[in-house]
Amino acid sequence: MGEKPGYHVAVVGATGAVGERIIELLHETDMPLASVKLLASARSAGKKVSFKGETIEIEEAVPESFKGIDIALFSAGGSISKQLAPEAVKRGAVVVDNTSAYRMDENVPLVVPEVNANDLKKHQGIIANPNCSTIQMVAALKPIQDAFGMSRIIVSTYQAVSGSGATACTELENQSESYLQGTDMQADILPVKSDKKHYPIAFNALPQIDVFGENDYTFEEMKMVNETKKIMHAPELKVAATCVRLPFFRSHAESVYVEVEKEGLNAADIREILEKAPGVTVQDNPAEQDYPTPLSAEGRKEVFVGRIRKDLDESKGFHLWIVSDNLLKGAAWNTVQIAEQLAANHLLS
Ligand code: 25A
Ligand code: L14
Repeated sequence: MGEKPGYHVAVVGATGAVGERIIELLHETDMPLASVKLLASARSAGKKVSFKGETIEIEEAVPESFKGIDIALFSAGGSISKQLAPEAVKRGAVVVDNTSAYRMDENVPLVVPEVNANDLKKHQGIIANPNCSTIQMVAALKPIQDAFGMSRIIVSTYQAVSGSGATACTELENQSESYLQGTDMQADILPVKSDKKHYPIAFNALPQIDVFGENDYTFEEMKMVNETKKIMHAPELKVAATCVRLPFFRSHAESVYVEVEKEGLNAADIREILEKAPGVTVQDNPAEQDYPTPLSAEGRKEVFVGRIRKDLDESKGFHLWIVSDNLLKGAAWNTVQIAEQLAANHLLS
C-alpha cells in the first residue's frame, strides 16, 4: 500500500475463523487505514488476500512483524498472544487481544465498548477482548443492571462450533456426512483439542467447552463468571454458568436468569430498557413466534434478545434468551469497535 495518512494495522491469525471476519470489517471501517498487514503461521505465509483492490500477502508472524505498526489485532490463540503481544507492544503497537491470555490481568482493560469504553483510557499497551459468550451477555445485562441493580445471573449457553476455530467446523461437516451415510464418525478435536477424550459433535450436545478446572466448572464457565464481574465492575454479583456446545456453525445462544434489586418490575420494564440499549435489538413477540435464533443472528453485528419473561415465583427474577454472532460481536466486531474507539479517542500512542 502507498503512504496514506492513517493507522498501520496488523491482523494476527488472519486466516482463522475470527481473523477473516476482522479483515471483512476493516473493509467497512471509517477508521483511516494507512496499511494493513496480515499475519498467520508459517503454514499460511505466501497466501494472497485481496483487500480494497490491493493484494496483500500473508506473512509469518514474528517479533519484527510489528515494526511501524500502530495497532495489532490478535486472534491466533492464547499461546501466540503470550509470545507475540509483548513484542508488538515493545515496538510501539497497541494490541487488542481476542484470547484469554491477558483478560484477568489487572493492568489490562477488558472491554465491551457499549458497556465500559471508559476502561480503555487506562490501557498500558494491551486491551483484551472478552470471551464471546460473555460479550453478548453483558451487552444485554449491563443496561438492566444500570437501571434496576442486579444481584444474580444464572446462564446456560448453546454455543456454535466456530468458537472452536476453523478446523472444528470442518470436523462437524465431516461427522455430519458420516452420520448421514451411516458410517462411523471421526472425533479428533471437540470438545477440546488438547484434552484426553474426544466426542462427536454432529447430532449431539457436549457439556464441555474448554478444559475442566479444579472446582469441576470448565474454564469457559469460569471465564463467564470472572469476566462478567470485571466488565460490569461488580465483584459482588453472583454468577454461575453452564456452557454447552451444539452442532451449528455460527452464533451463540444463551438462556439467562437474572435477579434485579428493584422490586415490583414487570417484563415490560426490562423490555423498555433493552429497546434503548446500544448494540441490542429486542426481538420478542410470542404471538408472532418472533424470537432470535443462531441462524437469524448470523452475519449481524447486534446482540438480539427475546423471550423476556418474569419468573413465576421470584418477584425480582427474569428470564431472557440472548443470541449473537460469536465471530462478530463475540470476537471480530468487538475487536474492530475497540480499535475504532482507541483511534477516535486518541488512545493510540
Ligand atoms: O491455541 P488456543 O488457545 O487453543 O486457541 C487457538 C484458537 O483460537 C481461535 C483460533 O481460530 C484457534 O482455533 N481463536 C482466536 N480468537 C478467538 C475467538 N475470539 C478464537 N476462536 C474463537 N473466538 P482458528 O483456528 O480459526 O484460527 C487460527 C489462526 O491463528 C493462526 N495461527 C496459528 N498458529 C500461529 C498462527 N499465527 C501466527 N503464528 C502461529 N504460530 C492461524 O493461521 C489462523 O489464522 P494458520 O496459518 O495456522 O492457519 C491457516 C489455516 O490452516 C488451517 N489449520 C489450522 N490448524 C491446522 C490447519 N491445517 C493443518 N493442520 C493444522 N493443525 C486452518 O483452517 C486455517 O484456515
Ligand atoms: O475465551 O466457543 O475467547 O470454543 C474462544 C473459543 C471462548 C469460547 C475465548 C469457543 C474462547 C470459544
